[in-house]
Amino acid sequence: YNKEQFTQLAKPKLDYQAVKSDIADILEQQGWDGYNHIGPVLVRLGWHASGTYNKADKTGGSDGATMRFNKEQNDPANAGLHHAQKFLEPIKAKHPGISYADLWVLASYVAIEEMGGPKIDFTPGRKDAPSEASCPPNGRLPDASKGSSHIRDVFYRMGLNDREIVALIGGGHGIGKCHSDRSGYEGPWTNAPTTFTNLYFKELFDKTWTQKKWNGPLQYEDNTKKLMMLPADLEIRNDPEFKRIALEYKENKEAFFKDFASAFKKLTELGFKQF
Ligand code: CCH
Repeated sequence: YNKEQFTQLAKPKLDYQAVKSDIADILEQQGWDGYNHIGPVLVRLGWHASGTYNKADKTGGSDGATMRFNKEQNDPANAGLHHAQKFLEPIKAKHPGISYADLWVLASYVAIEEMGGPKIDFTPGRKDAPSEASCPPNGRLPDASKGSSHIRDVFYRMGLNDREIVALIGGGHGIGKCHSDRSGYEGPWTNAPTTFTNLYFKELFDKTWTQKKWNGPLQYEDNTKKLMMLPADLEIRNDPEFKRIALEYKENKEAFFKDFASAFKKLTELGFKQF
């Protein structure tokens, strides 16, 4: 055998289809977030595990699953994501051959697909880092109170471009909600937080967003006071280049789904080299 064949033989075969269907089975969780669905928080786990990547020195990223360790878990940006990790423990127990790093990314793909989003082909092979020493520095994830130059700094550092930024934020914030006990912000972006759609772009442009009067951090609300936008979200409407792309996604759901799928795959594979 050559090295590659030997590696293949030595690896216990993992039935990824079985893992996927077991993940799909746990997405509905009674009482979770008022809509009984953990899809959004699993997508956020996949994104935050990946979004620490730094193209310049190839540190961070989904390979390693370093958010298991306290240092990264305690980054304020990751508040609440221990819930997502815990929900996946029974899957890891049933399929011990999958790494946490692969499981988190696969779970985010399954969540997106099960919520009606695009199917993303999964490439396995991430490994779990042995210790906290592999954690990237805290503070690499975007700050919701900041503007377009900060957003670009963070995503360009990963190696992503403006189209990828708009597709990713629009997809990510088309599902789920903010939690005042996690980020300080409160509320969902759309009225369909467990369905993957291009509704985020429709809400962003078709609604009037006014400053919410409350004791929390600056955020915006629509006239029903039920929906919200972060300061960073409004940059997608206010920055001319982000706006041009966002308007395209508002009108063309197919283009949005296609671009989101490839941007999310790229994001979740940053720094991950298969061999
Ligand atoms: Fe996000 N996001 N995100 N986000 N995000 C929050 C929640 C979600 C920013 C800030 C926040 C992406 C980009 C950005 C999701 C997916 C993506 C929250 C509230 C803040 C704050 C957290 C809480 O309180 O629970 C900022 C800033 C940026 C970019 O500048 C990208 C990219 C994605 C994925 C593609 C998802 C999903 C949620 C909801 C989580 C949940 O628990 O419902």
